[in-house]
Amino acid sequence: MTRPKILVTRRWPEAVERKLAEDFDLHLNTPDTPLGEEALRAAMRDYDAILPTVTDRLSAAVFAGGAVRTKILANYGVGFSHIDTEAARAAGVVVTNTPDVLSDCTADIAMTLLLSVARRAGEGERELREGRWAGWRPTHLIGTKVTGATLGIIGFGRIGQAVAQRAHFGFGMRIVVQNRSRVAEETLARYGAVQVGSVDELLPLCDFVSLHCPGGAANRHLIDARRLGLMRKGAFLVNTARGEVVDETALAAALRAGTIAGAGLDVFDREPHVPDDLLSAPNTVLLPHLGSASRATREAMGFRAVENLTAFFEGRPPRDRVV
Ligand code: 8YV
Repeated sequence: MTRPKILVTRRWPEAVERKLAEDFDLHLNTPDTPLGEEALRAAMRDYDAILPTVTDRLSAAVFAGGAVRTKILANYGVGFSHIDTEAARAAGVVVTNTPDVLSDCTADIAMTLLLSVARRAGEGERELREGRWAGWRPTHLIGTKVTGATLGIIGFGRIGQAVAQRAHFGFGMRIVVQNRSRVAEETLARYGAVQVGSVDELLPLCDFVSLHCPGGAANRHLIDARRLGLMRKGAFLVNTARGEVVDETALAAALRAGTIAGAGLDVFDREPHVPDDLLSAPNTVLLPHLGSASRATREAMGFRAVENLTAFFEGRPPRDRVV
């Protein structure tokens, strides 16, 4: 039997690429740069499977024009708002993702941002490296105490719960949750969490708000100027979900006006572009989409995608099918 012809759009950890080369007719996109719409359209006609990442915009145009050869998009990552799932469904293309394996590392980055922005670690590091540190003084770089504060978690799936575990057990934080469906009582009880009915209800209650909902059209600008106005004046926003969930212009304005105290962001609306008004906004810690970036996690994500691909081509249901 001929081996399925597959395209890996960005370079993956070596061990995973080796495994893919054993089992499939593997094609790597070199150099390791994002593919544009035209290249993705052509790939859909050339390959049995494509293994995309967040840098591949698989819009409706990529699926349009009929005669698609690709039968499965085995996405490298849990979030898949870069794939037009309606267009995939209409074209009969299966989509899978890689949940679970990146929850811990993404939650770690959310806590890194929360702690860094609350305790002004980014500002402090820049001051020290730039030779501006004039020595210890009682009033220098005074931040906000994290232990015992209230954390609002929007989206209480696997990553949201991993954040709750760290915040509740590690930092004695009180947890308030908003989720699109009702969370089981025993799950809430595990973290001493309370679920509220809406984002509007959650925001005024919290010292910190961390976003863990999906991206995509449904949640675009979920945090907009009006909702930023509902946050406490001394509160902080953390985003490790998707850039489009936050209106970046409104966020920069709120930071500048002091409506909220700070923001820690790992994701941006038009990555790798970061708007100037966010770069220059006060009290921000900005990271280049590092959520899942540990060796163990990136390998586990790759092997999870291999598992999905193998199941599909062996005629079994892939474990992580989302379309
Ligand atoms: C990935 C992520 O690195 O899994 C996700 O949704 O945001 C990141 O952890 C990225 O999506 C890779 O495609």
